[in-house]
Amino acid sequence: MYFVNGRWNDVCCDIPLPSICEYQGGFEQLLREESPLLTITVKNQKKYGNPCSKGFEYWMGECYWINLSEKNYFDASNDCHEKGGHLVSIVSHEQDRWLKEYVRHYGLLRKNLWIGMNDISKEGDLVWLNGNEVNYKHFANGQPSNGQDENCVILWGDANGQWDDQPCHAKFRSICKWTESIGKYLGVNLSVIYIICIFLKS
Ligand SMILES: [Ca+2]
Ligand SMILES: [Ca+2]
Repeated sequence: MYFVNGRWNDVCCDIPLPSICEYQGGFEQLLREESPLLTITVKNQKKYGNPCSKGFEYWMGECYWINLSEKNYFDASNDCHEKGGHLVSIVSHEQDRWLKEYVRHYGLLRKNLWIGMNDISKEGDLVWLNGNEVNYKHFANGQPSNGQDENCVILWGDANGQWDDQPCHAKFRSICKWTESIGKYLGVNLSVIYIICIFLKS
């Protein structure tokens, strides 16, 4: 199966390729087991390579970067744009869980980090900067409070990474996310497969 589009192809059986196994017990059980998703990701990256540029983490087709410079929401957002992405959107429990492990891995779980949600345009109307639908939220108890004109959202260190709205001019670290153009990476791999096939059949 081509990673880039999910379509199938018959190729030589003796070509070394990554494979997909079915995990009985379901994803929820996998999450409850000892190995955190980060370990699985890192293990897979060691085995199959990381299509993101050096220094960026890869998960489920997207690259992640923690910006350690403490900046206001807008400057942090600009830093992400320079990398071709946005402040991170979090759209599922699984991604939220992985992101927490990612942040913990860098010793930042107790720090505040900007994410891509805000209600700048209209109070209470929360949106993601990258246009993702807001179908998942994980605010701490009592949040969002809009306490002091708070229109931008963080992973709140004091709440173990649950979310909190803060004034956008506050300065925190931040997390960016973008979809890496992996066509080139896969193109090389597929070319190698094609050449090996031709060689074996000749
Ligand atoms: Ca607000
Ligand atoms: Ca708040």
